[in-house]
Amino acid sequence: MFAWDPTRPRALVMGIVNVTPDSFADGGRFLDPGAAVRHAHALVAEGADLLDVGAESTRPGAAALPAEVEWTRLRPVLERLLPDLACPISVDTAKPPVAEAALALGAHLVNDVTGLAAGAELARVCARYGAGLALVHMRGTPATMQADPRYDDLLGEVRSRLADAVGVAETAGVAPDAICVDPGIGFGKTVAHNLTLLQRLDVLFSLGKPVLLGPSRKRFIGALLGDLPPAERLEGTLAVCALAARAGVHLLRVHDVGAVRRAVRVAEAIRDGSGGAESPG
Ligand code: HH2
Repeated sequence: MFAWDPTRPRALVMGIVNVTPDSFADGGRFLDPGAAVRHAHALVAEGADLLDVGAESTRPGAAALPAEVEWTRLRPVLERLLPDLACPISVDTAKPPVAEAALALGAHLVNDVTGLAAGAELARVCARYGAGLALVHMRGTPATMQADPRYDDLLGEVRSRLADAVGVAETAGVAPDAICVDPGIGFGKTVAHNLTLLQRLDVLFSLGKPVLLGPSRKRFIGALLGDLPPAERLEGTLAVCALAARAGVHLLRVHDVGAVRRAVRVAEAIRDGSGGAESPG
């Protein structure tokens, strides 16, 4: 049975493995299974606490991928990683058949960027396998989500949609301590929406679940820095992750595992007033 450790004092770093030709930041680099497996091992060597393996880009404007194509990309990578890696492996999919096939191979959790938008089936699959489930807030679908996103009450809507999804997941039998929630940075959000969510993570903490955040190299960071491309968004990503860690976020889903780990450790030492106290500073 998968479960989050509620006593863990520091944020976990989830390394991204995109087995895709078209992801916004690293599309095409790890589509070859061998390249994806090598990348996964490199992320673990950099200190990833868990990995998130995905085969369908959810960048703004992306079209949906048939389940067979998604599974054809995922399968050889999962088959090689699962027996070898000690860390939990999450599968970034919203499709119940893909999730089921991955969990049957031994994957530990499912990362659903739609937050159960299609209903409870995905949660029932997770429940059958004793798997974890990450529930993400997305407004619309990747194809449409960035077309003029508007909210009457952003924080209230994100919180209540996630609360509903948690309710659906628990009713379907997913263990309460195996669920985490994610506000879905960039998923149907303007720059201002993303900043508000990052300022008010406390609204999500009040759901009583670990909070996962996926700001890595996202467009709002580029926009804040004069339209920088994804390859130049590392420092912005580190700033977001350090502040989120200081605020008490539980999990960070990132491309740059080693750099984020280092930034987060320092932010957490400042927050807690601990770490290396006796060495000359
Ligand atoms: N963002 C992306 C994908 N999956 N999962 C969670 N829980 N939270 C996120 O913010 C999130 C996510 C998009 O990033 P990436 O995988 O790098 O790009 P693409 O969707 O283009 O593959």
